[in-house]
Amino acid sequence: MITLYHSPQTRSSSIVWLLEELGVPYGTKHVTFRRVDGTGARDPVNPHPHGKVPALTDGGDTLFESSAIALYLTDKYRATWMGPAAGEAGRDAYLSWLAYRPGVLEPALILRRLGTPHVQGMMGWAEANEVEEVLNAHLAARDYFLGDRFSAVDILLGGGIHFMLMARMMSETEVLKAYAARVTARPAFARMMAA
Ligand SMILES: N[C@@H](CCC(=O)N[C@@H](CS)C(=O)NCC(=O)O)C(=O)O
Repeated sequence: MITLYHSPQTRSSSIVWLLEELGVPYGTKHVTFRRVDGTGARDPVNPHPHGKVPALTDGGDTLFESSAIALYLTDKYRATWMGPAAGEAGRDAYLSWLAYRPGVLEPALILRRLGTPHVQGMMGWAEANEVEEVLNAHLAARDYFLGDRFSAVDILLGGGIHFMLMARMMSETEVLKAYAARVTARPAFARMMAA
């Protein structure tokens, strides 16, 4: 049985959305965590080594980090296609964009919001304006990150773009606005929001 360690309106909501898309049975355990305003505390039941959400257990397997959880779930539960398997065309783009959200998108945009200057050559991610240029150019040419097929990348990166547009952490463009509207129109997104 899959158990998601979750708190609503956090990054673990992406995993709820993914589990809804996959249509696999799962349970959620609501946990507390340390919030940005200084409230909240680590929850001792959460297996995440830093007490963050999401974390996920599945039988004897324990996972943390959204991208790793998404890759694990989409590799293991394949009745609904949510990403290319190893050896399938598009796996290269799938892995790269899955890693892009925590490795590039988030640090670039969060540090810009905090006013931290980008140090080219030292920081392992690109400068925020350049990230926006890459995302706009990529999505101007296709409906979804992998082309014409919705995948888990559109949950992790698409959900992130949707959130960052709402939080005004990204410049709104017609391309990004249309893309965010496309991915959040999915019934599984509505089920995640309702939950
Ligand atoms: N890189 C992690 C980030 C997880 C994360 O930072 N989650 C936030 C909630 S949105 C959290 O648990 N914060 C609590 C803390 O920083 O201790 C992932 O993508 O899963």
